[in-house]
Amino acid sequence: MGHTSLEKIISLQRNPANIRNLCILAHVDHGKTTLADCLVASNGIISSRLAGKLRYLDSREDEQIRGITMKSSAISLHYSHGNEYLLNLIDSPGHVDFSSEVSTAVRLCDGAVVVVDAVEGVCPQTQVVLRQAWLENIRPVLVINKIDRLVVELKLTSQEAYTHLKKILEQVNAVTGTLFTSKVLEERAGKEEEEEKEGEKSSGDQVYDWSAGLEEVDDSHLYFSPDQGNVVFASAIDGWGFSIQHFAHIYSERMGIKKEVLLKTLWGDFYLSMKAKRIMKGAQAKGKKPLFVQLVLDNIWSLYDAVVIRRDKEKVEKVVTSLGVKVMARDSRHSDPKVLLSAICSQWLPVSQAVLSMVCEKLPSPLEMAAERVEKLMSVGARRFDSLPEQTQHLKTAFLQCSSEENAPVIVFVSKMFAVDAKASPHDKLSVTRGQSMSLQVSRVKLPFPCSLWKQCENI
Ligand SMILES: Nc1nc2c(ncn2[C@@H]2O[C@H](COP(=O)(O)OP(=O)(O)OP(=O)(O)O)[C@@H](O)[C@H]2O)c(=O)[nH]1
Ligand SMILES: [Mg+2]
Repeated sequence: MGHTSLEKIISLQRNPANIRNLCILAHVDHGKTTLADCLVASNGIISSRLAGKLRYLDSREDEQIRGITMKSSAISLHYSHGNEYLLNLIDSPGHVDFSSEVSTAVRLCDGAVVVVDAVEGVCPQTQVVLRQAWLENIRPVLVINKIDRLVVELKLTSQEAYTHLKKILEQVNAVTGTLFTSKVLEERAGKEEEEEKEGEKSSGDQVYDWSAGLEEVDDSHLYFSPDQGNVVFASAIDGWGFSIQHFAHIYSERMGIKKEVLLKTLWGDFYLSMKAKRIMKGAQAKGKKPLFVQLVLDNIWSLYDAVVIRRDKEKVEKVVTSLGVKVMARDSRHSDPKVLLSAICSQWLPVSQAVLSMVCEKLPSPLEMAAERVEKLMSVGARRFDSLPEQTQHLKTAFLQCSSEENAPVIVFVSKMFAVDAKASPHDKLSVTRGQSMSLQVSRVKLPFPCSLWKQCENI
């Protein structure tokens, strides 16, 4: 896709239903900025050859030197997925020292892409960011990144990799499960306390049932599962990524199996019975290859084997022809096989397409923001929403409507303020008392907002 003009971005802002405000969250080094590079490259802002190498959103000199993100950075992207979408993306740091940058980023967004390294799995900051997303009530989707490491470094077979990926999903879902359980138990404890206060219960004959309330609430939508469309498997450095929707679409055409059936069976304990010409359950018990291994991972593994491990030119040519991708002569002649690999993969399974379509489909638009969250965002510190001046309280309706009408109020949400020495600040910055100046770091403009406005706020 070519570079999107400012006019286009401005016109996209007028349709809040097609806006997604999202941040990328993860433990340090799990590949957030590399993934962001691929997304930025899809808009033609950087070349796809440089994606992953440039780390475009690590725009500070110290970030480039240290190879680590220290400040959150924002960018607006355009994506066509049936409709046209405007994606306001924040890349956050993963190091614990910069965790305040994550809290401020989360507050500005309606959804998050949580990245997990396929080798490292769930790490301490992964748990922290999942908790932050939960507490801020923003919806997460998952990207399991660095799957290339399973092939090249750990040298797992496709079957072993499948078992490994299943474990990672279980780990992530265990964190969500814990958050959900504690919320239900907290709510129940609150209710009991109220009832006790009202004297409806005598404390003597109370039996404590720890699981009460848990069964009644449907929590299935909270978990990550490839068949729910909220998981992408990726290698950002090699430019590829996919959700099972992609393969369900391909194989439904090729094998004549209904897409809905494939969507339910491509992930899980299912296998293809050649005899019965049907998809059957019980792959593990019968010692069969699960569909995910047979139809998805085996293809990726054989590509890595041909291009990176054995460098088998003939096989590469066959694969390139069967995938219908075009490879430039300079890429196939390159001494580093990874160049050829990314040239093939980025056309076959472009990671930006997998992630951005998941974002458009699964993350909410600003219009879906719950009224309680608006009240929470509008209440500063311990101050309650109903104690705010009446006029301020009225802004809640405008906040929820995200109207871009001429007469609608513009609401700027200041997510972070910090004091800097007056000497270090130019004269035109906002000055406050005692030789200090105030900097607004990132702000949420709760109208469909342009990132240029974020930038303006940063420069105040
Ligand atoms: N093998 C492999 N390496 C990757 C992949 N994605 C990123 N990396 C490498 O992982 C390292 C960290 O990548 P970053 O994108 O800077 O990670 P980050 O999550 O943004 O790190 P912080 O912002 O500092 O927390 C770099 O050396 C990347 O080249 C991948 O898919 N596969
Ligand atoms: Mg980073």
